[in-house]
Parts: sequence; C-alpha cells; structure tokens
Amino acid sequence: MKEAVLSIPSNAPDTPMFHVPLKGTGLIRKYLLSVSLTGTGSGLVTSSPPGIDCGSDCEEEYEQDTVVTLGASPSPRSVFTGWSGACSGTGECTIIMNSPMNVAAHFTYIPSIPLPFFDDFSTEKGWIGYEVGGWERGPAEEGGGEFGYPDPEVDHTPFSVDNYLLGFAIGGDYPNNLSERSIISPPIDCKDNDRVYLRFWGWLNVEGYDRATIHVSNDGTNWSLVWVNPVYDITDDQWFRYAFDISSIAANQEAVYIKFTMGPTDDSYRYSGWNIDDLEVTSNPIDPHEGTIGTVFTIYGTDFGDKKGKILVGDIAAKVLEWTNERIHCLLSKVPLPGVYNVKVIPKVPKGASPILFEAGFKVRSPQIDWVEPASGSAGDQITIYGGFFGKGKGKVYIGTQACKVITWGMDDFTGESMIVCTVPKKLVPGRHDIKVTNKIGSDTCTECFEME
Ligand SMILES: [Ca+2]
Ligand SMILES: [Ca+2]
Ligand SMILES: [Ca+2]
Repeated sequence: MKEAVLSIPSNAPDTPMFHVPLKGTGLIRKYLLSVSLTGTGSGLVTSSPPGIDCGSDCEEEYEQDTVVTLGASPSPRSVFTGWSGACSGTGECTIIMNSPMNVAAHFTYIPSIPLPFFDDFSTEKGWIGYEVGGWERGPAEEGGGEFGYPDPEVDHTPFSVDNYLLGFAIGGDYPNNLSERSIISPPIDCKDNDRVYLRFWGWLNVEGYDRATIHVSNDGTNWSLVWVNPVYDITDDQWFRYAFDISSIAANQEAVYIKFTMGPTDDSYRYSGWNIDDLEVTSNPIDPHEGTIGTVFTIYGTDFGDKKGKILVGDIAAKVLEWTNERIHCLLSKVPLPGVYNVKVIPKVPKGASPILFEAGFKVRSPQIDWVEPASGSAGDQITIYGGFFGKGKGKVYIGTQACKVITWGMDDFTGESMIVCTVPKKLVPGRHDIKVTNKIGSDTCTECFEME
C-alpha cells in the first residue's frame, strides 16, 4: 500500500490549498520471458535469477527491469551454436525485462564418426576442451621440462608434412596447483563392432604426485578410467605406443568418447605433460594393420593359448617373435603382393582349437615416395628419398634409367616411415629425371622429381 497527498492551490478563501489524500496499491509490471530450443541438437537453458530451466520449464514472468542472465549447456552429442531473438552470439545472454521477450537457443547435433577413427591432429576433428596454455592442437614445439624432458621437437611422424599433435601447453610445462583439465574426443560410432581398441602415440612427462589420465565413455557423462599415471615420475624423451582394449565400454555403442586429463597437480615440480599423436579407435585387433617386409605387428585378443602357434597373412606365415594367450608379436619377413589380407591365428593349444580369423586384418603396402632432398644435384652427390613402406632389406633405386647407388636404406618397422640415401650416378644427362624405388613386392616412381645439373 502506498499513500500520498495531492495539493491543489484554490481560490476558495477557506481552503487556499486543497489537499486530496491518495491511497492505492502500486501496479508492478511483469513481463513474460519465453525460451525455445531449436536446431538438430539438444541442451539446457537455465536462468539467473532462477525461473527458467528449459527443457522442462521454458517460461517465466519477471518484474519490470529485472536483469535476467541465460546460460546454455549442450547435451554431450550437441554443440551450442548461438542465441537468436532477444540475444545473439554464443556467450551468456543478458536481458533487461522491459517488455515481453523471446529467446531461442540453437543446438547442433554432432554426428558420430564411424570406425575406424583416426586423428593425426593435422585438422580439427571436433575435440572439446581447448584453452590457451592448456589443451592445445598445434605444431610440435620443443619446450618446457623444468623437470623431466621437454615436449617433442617434432610430432610422431617426423618425415610427413603434418607436424601437429594434441598436447597440454605445447612447448611448455603444466602449471602447479592445476585443477583437472580435460579434452574430449568427438563421438565415435562403434555400433556393430564387438571389439573396439584405442591406440595412440604418447610422449608424457608427469610427476608421480601430479595426475595424467585416460577415460572412455559411452554417453559423455559417465567415464571409465582406462589408464592413470603411476606414483613414480614418467619422463619420456621419445614416443611410446599406448594400446587399450576398450570393448567392455565401447563395443556396439553409438557414441564413444575418449577423454585425456591433465591434473590435478600439486604445488611444485612442473613437467611438460601430455603429447598425443596418431590416435585411432578401431575394431582391428592388429597393430599396426598395414605394412610390408620388415614390419613388426602385434595381434591382441583372447584364447590364443600359451604355446607358440602359427600366424598367416594371406597364405604366408609371419615370424612369431612372442606368443602369449592375449598377445602375439610377429615380424613380416615375407609378404604377399600389395593388397588387403585375412590374418589367421592358428593356436597350438588346446588340441583341436579352431583357427581365429581376422577378416581384412592386414594391408600389404608397396613403396611410396613422398619427396626427394635435394631435388637437384650433380654426379657423386648424395640425395635422400623420403617415403613409406620401402621395406627392410634393400631393393633398387633408379634416377632416370641409371641406378642410384644405395648407401642407406631404412624403414621404421612399426610406422613404415622410410628413407633411402643414394649417390647420383655419373652417366646421367642434365635435365629432369624420374626417381623409381623398387623392392620385392612393388615400386613407386616420382615423375621428374630430380634435376641433374
Ligand atoms: Ca601428427
Ligand atoms: Ca608437481
Ligand atoms: Ca607441454
């Protein structure tokens, strides 16, 4: 109840001032704020002061001039792509309620990426959790290492053009007193796959008192721990292979997420943290699943028996280096012609155990030239030919029609990254020439990629 007096000057002699008492209830205006959710995705919009919780409660009346702030949080398989109506942009939405207001929040569905999922981090695949000085996707950069070793100078594939990786504070150390920081993969579609494997290359420096973890989820909310750093320090100065069977969480799930976490960290001893490259989520139990002569691979599984049996790639036996019930380590000393082959595991025990077949389990690759350095020169110069799957054991190199004398012939027995150093032959005529690399199973030619001076 409000009271006031209205005073009116009057020419009546008795009452030169005429007073009228006023009494009444003040009318406080209220306006309706309506929120709608649009787009292919889903999410929640909540308000401060409270009143909107949309999903379920998408309207509220607020007193005139109330300042209402709306926040949008997308569901795990969606991203928030912005406001329309009374707000715009993708930040917080602030509204002064001086008339009825309508706001729409747009959420966009993120489709799952089918298996096999592979990320060399050269392009953005939709990881969520980036922040400057925190989780970053960028070129490898040596740096950090107050304790342990610095971040790597190059990514996992030094010969390839891509030099990108996923890392925490690339080129620097993680901070002290860091709270848990996560980076989450886009959803990966694992339906119709009974076995699912997560593999990647990691370069990690972390104090035993600080945490570095890997989790997997099939809903983006509930996370299962796959790996946590031990209580002693990890100080990598090279890339290591990480391989996990995540079937118990991921098999036949429509949206599987991988999460890497840095932190919490304590108040001293900073290390350079996670570096991650060439990550794959696949149903193939063979790692790596492509290669050539000299490639070393591992088959993961169960029920292989604990006595050494036989491994066939196509019809050709691989050399077994190590055999356990769950893991077989092999070397391809001979290979069939380039192509995709079934891999057959023939256990020795128990007696009469049936062979285990991995269909299209291994791809035999022929040599592939990426580039030549230097691209010009004269007789007697050494040139280096970079590429993949040159194989172990020498083949031949030709510049034009002349043989280039091989000095070094090397291949990484896991990735197939390869390099040949050879000497430019004397008889070569000036001008541009093809370079050809051949081995027992194939060849590759780069056209006019060398110039004789
Ligand atoms: Ca990379
Ligand atoms: Ca520490
Ligand atoms: Ca770092």
